[in-house]
Amino acid sequence: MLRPQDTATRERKPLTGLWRFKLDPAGEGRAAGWFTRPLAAAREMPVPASFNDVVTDPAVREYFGDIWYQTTARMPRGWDGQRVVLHFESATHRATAWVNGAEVVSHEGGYTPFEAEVTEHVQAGEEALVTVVVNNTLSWQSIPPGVIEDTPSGKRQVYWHDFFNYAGIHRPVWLYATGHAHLTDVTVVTGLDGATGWIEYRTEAERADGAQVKVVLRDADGAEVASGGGASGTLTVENAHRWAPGDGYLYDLEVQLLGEAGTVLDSYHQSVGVRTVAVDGTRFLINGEPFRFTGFGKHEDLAVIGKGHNDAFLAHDVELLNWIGANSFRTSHYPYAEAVLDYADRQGIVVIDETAAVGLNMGLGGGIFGGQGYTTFSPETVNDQTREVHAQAIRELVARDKNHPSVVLWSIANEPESDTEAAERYFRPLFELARELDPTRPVGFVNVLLAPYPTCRVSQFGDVVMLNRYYGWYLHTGDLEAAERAWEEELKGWASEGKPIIITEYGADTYPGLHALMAQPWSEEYQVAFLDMNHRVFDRVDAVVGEHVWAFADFATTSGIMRVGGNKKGVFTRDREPKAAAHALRRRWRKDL
Ligand code: BDP
Repeated sequence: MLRPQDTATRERKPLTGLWRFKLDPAGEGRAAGWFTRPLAAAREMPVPASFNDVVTDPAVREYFGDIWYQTTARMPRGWDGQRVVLHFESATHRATAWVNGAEVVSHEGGYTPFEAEVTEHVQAGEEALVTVVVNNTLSWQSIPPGVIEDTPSGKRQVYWHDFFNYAGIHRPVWLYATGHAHLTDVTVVTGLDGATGWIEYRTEAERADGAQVKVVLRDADGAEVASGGGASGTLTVENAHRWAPGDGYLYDLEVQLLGEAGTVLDSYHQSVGVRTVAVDGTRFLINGEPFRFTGFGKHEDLAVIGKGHNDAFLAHDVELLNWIGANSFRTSHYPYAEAVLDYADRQGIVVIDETAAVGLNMGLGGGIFGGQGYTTFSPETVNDQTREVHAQAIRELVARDKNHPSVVLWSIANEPESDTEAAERYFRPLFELARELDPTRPVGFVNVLLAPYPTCRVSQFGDVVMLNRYYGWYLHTGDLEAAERAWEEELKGWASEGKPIIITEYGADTYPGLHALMAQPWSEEYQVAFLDMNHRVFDRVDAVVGEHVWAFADFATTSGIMRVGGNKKGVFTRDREPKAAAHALRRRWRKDL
């Protein structure tokens, strides 16, 4: 699937703004044909945004089930005779859409795009009724999973990930037009041979019998540096300007579909960063040079708009990453908006790209340890069907993000159960799948504290070891000396595996403004001392090639005795003000100061 674009042959129209919105607790809307007419008694709701924090009613905030969104869009007059597509960048966690009463598409998974051709249901110059039913219920067969429990006060959605289950239409929705003969996919893989770069490209097209493909590569100044022909091929670039951390240099690959007499039937622009990624022993190499990750696990999480994408916060967050000396982040715990990856490409920020497979561990729940009363892997819980949904999530992540130079590593799950035979059986084929889909990038998963060295049975499949560890917080709370000893011992065990180790989470909840001379947990001083202790340990273990603090900013969670107005492990507050730890990290990471 290609991202909507405005090009010489393509035109798009955003459907962002206020949509009609209505909850459907009785689940009656489908049978009653709510998609055939304007939604009755609807309120208005912004798109893109989560609906949860826009409202004032707790019952709406916590609602799970069918949620209807609807808008009316006028087709541009110039789209007569064109192929018209309705495209969603995401709808959380699943959706079905109708255009002028006709069902056009259904999609499972809250963080990847989907689309449908709607040509036969619309008319240029006329209005079309676009209706979507989004469903935010989590089950054993959704990624992430959850369960509905009966309680004395009614049904309750339970889930095992430590962030609020924001839902709605979080990213832009588009209508776009192309010619009938059109490109459907472009893949680029890049390599280096000394100073020479090469770009292997593959294209796919539909209704394009007899059409030819022509490609032109231009540098950042617009000068043509290479060209070629054919549905696939390889271009070489002498003295290539490499994409590198801190230097987001991009070439533009224009792919044209040509008809008889050279008419341009379709044109698509793919940005290309020429770079390589490899794992060599305990080193993580970008362009053949050892790379050390500094940065954070993040969230898409903001006041009022929840997980709605916002360009101002994207630009500001990247300013803060540069200010603090972070060269990378992980899309914990789901694929982020595509605009985020485009921006990371342009800014030279390195990304660990994660699926939404979080909470597949019944030993954990919302940051709290302790059994949840379920078995993780069983025919009734996380089962073969869940694994198929998980596999599809990996396919859609790779399909969406394969061309981003910023993405250097796939993370196929966060903190699943990983010390059992059932876990090994569940994950082996998923690693095989990820490798088959993308042989060019390393693959890993994030290991949890409950499967410490040497008990993990899944890390054997990874090219890198990714560890979330909370020595000094959940373990040895307040006793950094004991934490330091235990942490170093475990880490040295992992180092003996001979793979690069990235610490994907280490962090301490910190209430901004709380100070303690004796560095007590929750104080700003303790967060600094906690990070210092971790850094001493990392600096003694050569195999550690990355440190991602948990978390970039404070974020919303479900409520509970372990959370004070959400998770407070942010180095920045939710509104992006620095805690003392931000200055301490800046001193460690900004080598130029
Ligand atoms: C880890 C999770 C992360 C949590 C964090 C915490 O990966 O999502 O928010 O711990 O407890 O278990 O703060």
